Amino acid sequence: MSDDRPFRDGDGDELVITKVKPKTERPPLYRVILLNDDFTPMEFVILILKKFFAKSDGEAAQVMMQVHNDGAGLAGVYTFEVAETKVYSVNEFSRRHKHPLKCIMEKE
Ligand code: TYC
Repeated sequence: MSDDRPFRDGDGDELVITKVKPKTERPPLYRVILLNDDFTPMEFVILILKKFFAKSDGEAAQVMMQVHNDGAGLAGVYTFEVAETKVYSVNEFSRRHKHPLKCIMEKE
């Protein structure tokens, strides 16, 4: 037989036991995307993908060709601050090397 009498404290007051479910929400993610242009050398785009997005030679060449053929391509997916830093670093690096390559981010 089960005992369903309420729990009471020392003063006889009823205690309500509330179970709190711990909720660990995932942070929103952002796609970092490279845009095609007619002037940035293919080798420079491959260098960017290796340097800032930890791609292998093969992966970098694949992503670069996708950008070249489709107009845009996915470099990586990150939390907001990481994505923002990648975008800033890539655009700054490209500008410094006098290439028009553009990098943007968008929410997944
Ligand atoms: N379209 C460029 C060329 O033919 C290559 C290129 C690829 C440029 C990807 C930008 O994000 C880019 N040299």
